[in-house]
Amino acid sequence: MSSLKEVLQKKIEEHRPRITRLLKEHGDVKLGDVTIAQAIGGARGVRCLVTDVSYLDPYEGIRFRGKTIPETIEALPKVPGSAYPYVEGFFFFLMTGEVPTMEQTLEVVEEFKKNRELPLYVIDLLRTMPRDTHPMTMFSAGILAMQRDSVFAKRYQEGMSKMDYWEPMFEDVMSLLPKLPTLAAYIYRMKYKEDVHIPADPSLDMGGNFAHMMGIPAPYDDVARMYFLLHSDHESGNVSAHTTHLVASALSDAFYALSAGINGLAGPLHGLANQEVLRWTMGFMDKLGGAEPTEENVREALWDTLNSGQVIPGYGHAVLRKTDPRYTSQREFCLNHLPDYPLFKVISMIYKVAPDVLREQGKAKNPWPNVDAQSGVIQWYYGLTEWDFYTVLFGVGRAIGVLTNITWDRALGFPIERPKSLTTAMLEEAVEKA
Ligand code: CMX
Repeated sequence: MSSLKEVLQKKIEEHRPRITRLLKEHGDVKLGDVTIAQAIGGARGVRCLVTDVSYLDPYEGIRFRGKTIPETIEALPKVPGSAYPYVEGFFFFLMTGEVPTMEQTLEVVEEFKKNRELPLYVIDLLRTMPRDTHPMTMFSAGILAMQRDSVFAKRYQEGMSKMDYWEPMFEDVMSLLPKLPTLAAYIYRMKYKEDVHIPADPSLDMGGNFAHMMGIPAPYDDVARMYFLLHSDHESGNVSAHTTHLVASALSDAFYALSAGINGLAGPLHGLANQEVLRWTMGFMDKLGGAEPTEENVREALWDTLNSGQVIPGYGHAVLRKTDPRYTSQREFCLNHLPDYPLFKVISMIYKVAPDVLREQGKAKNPWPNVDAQSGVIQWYYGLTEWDFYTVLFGVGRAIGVLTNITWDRALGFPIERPKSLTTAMLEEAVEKA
């Protein structure tokens, strides 16, 4: 058994009695009430999901397994010559809550390498799709197509005890996750690089090999490692994580569940916002017609967007109430690598102006930037200017978190998800009785 699986099994065995005890002895303890505003308003703030993989504090931002972003980067084994950790070691950490040794990390690196290659039928499928299909549609379809290889689905058909569900789920995750950078790079090169592909380099880790297959030189390998880590997990209530969890709760396998989660990520209020930020910014620059942007014309353009009933992409959040630390982390990367890049200066100018504009408008509960406001400029700087591909990068990263979560969902025996709905008349009746 691999070191990762062994540690995971131990953690699962330690964790199971905690859930059993909570359910059996304290199942009636209240975590909160649900208001009409929450029932109508997208269940905002309703505490009804459980995960230990990450926790999102409105003011502090995300913690992965109890660690902030800088603490996580600091703690994990680094790729030689790189400031960023192995994605594989990060995956070990998310899955088990334990910081892996270099040896344990390299074991995952080797295991992932074995599972990188895409089945030929996925390539055939992608090639039958019209080339102008959105890359997120291709990404989701590629994942879904691989469902035929699900070990979980096969073992379920053969008959399997509930206690064993996590094992084939974990096996599917170990098979699916390493294929995602390959799938993403294939879509990218097929759509935007004259269909000329670059074979994997067997000497490289997941982040390094992704940069290699994309055809973008260093330090893009570090960009990839940073992106995948930052976008991995944001607790369980966001659309992509919740969808993946919900679909998997019906005992749909990892392929069905992730493909569904990726479809949610493709919405402009969620992951697609990173492409929207670039689209908005480039539209703004085009209108300037080569003139130097000023704070005043940024402000005007933001108001134009709001006055036309549209959202300012990359700003606001359902949970966060301050600048997203994932934004800050990428901003620091920009300050180190591209401080004088004109596009970065525009993005920084928007950061200076947009919160006041949103506050003045008075609608958004959080006027601060989220992860998507700062991610596109880095891609653009390294030559990845096809912004409709940006959400695929988010998707590869997000898979690390959500696939970890559904492995744990099966390990802890979480049931099929099924909240209760009420009619409008029932809400009105509740008001009368209140
Ligand atoms: N621009 C304009 N209006 C905004 C806004 C923004 N950036 N953020 C929120 N608002 C508006 C909402 O549309 C809502 O308007 P209505 O009352 O007319 O419906 C009002 O402010 C209150 O919304 P909220 O409670 O502050 O925010 P929600 O929890 O409903 O929505 C989010 C959160 C992220 C969807 C929203 O802030 C938004 O649309 N942001 C822009 C899109 C974006 O950047 N999404 C990416 C989020 C991160 C990610 O998942 O990748």
